[in-house]
Amino acid sequence: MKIAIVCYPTYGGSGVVATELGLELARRGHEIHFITYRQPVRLALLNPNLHYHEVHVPEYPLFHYQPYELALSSKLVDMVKLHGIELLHVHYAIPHAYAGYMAKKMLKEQGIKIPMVTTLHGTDITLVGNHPFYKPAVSFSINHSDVVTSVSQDLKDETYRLFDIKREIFVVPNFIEVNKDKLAGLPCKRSQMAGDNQKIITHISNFREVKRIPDVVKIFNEIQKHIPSKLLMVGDGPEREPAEKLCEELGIMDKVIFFGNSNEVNEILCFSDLFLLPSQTESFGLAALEAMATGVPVISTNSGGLPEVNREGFSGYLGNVGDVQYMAQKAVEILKDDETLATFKQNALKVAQEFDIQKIMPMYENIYRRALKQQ
Ligand code: GMT
Repeated sequence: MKIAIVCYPTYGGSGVVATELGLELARRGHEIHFITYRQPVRLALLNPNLHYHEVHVPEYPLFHYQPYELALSSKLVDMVKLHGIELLHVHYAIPHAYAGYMAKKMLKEQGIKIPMVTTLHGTDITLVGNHPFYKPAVSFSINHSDVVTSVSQDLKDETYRLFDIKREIFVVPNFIEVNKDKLAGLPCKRSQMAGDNQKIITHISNFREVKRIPDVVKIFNEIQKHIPSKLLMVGDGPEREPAEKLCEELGIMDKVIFFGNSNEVNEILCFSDLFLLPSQTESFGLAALEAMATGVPVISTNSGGLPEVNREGFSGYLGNVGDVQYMAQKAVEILKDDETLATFKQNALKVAQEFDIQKIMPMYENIYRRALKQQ
């Protein structure tokens, strides 16, 4: 199949999922065209089946806001015609599903019928898309997609609850490449990060309010009172600076490293002992799955789709949003002796295997077949 993938090219989970999906589809022989405003961060283009087309938005002083949707939908029309693309797969409803719908309409006028698959990722439904300014356009785009998927059952339920959706939503969970050989080949430079007697606790996110970064710091503050440990903070966003200040106030700055954005997520996870994700909500929690696939247990909240990924008392523990004490106490339980930690590490890997890319990919291929058949 010839498929156009539209996504955000940044470090966010939706862009990562879209990129990894495209890479695997290309390996499986499909011709994949990424269409976005910058090369996606995880996109390595060395495969003849992979193509990247940049959307340029000409700056014009008359426009207070430059019209990206217009440029994207025009680019989609041009690329579909030029490359004979058969299907659009748009990740994140705003504005991708909207632009995709416009492209479909323009192409139809020119006698080209093309189906559009929309994948909902979470914040496009639970945080941003739900805003009254966007809601009608998001409902419209979802209802006019040919097939709609969501990354968890919880997100599917939320979408039906928050929007007036008249069509079926298929759950296709996020996935991960569980490759033990690849892990074994990673340079695990643990000694550079912490002493032999210290445990390494990691958090990775975009440091937005929804991630409850102060809770990450507070949970770690409690843990380090009982277990010699270091906290690695990976990522960047508005909550980073206040978090650095909080660490200073708590007198734990020497135990916390703020890395900023990093392309070495696997290298960092390979020497981590525990992953913290105390988010207000997560439609799925891809970062938690990435940790688990590297054999790192997870302490998370029980919000949104997180219970579909992290399993209480098996791959980690899940607390109520804001229950720092519970999450810290359970973290200490996991880290208190090597045997317990080793069991949780094995369990985390076991759960991650349920989401192996090879199991999830056929679900997307079936979705594409269904969308094409509907034309
Ligand atoms: O977590 C974020 O703020 C980024 C956001 C995104 O749109 O990239 O992540 C969402 O999509 C990910 C991939 O499907 C999910 O794993 C995240 O849970 C989801 N984030 C939220 O629901 C807050």
